[in-house]
Amino acid sequence: MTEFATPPIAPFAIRFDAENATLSPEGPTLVRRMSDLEGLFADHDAWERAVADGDPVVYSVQSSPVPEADRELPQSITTIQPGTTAGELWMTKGHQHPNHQGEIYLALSGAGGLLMFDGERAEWLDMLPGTIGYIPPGWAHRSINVGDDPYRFLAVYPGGAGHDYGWVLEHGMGRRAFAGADGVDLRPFFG
Ligand code: S6P
Ligand code: ZN
Repeated sequence: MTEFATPPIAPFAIRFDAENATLSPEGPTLVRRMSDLEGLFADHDAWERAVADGDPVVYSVQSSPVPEADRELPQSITTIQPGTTAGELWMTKGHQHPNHQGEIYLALSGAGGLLMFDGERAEWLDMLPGTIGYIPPGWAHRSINVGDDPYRFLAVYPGGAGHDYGWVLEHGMGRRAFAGADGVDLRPFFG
């Protein structure tokens, strides 16, 4: 048997309820309201008004009980509500994995986009149910709801990957996603 410094958890089954997009047994659930997203939307005044006007839930992340620890492989389901702030589509904060580990997303329901940025190049993947989006090592990632219904996806990632949110605040994400007349309107991040 392999010896580990920190013993991994024991094998167990996780039930995925496709209709309700839940994992059980449940781990922690994180809820991000508009007030948690300071500095992310291009229009700061519009963001402030949205916070004052009910501070809506923008997204939530339900995790399974697999810990975020080295060598473990946690999963989570993110649900992003539909909406825009001064035309900018509602989105996750976005982060970089500090030690540049990869990750996969599986789109479950609704319509989304996966924006990735490596500091120079920006890439956009349309995420419709059944699409697996691959996030290679070193690409910061942000998810965006581009439709009228909640957008849900499953993430599977290395437990030791970590989440660097400061990287995105400093470097941006290469593009911003706005609601356009014919779908998503991707614009330069700065300016
Ligand atoms: C974790 C994975 C997702 C996100 C979630 C919320 O590596 O990428 O579970 O954490 O979609 O996004 P964010 O940017 O607020 O962590
Ligand atoms: Zn990630």
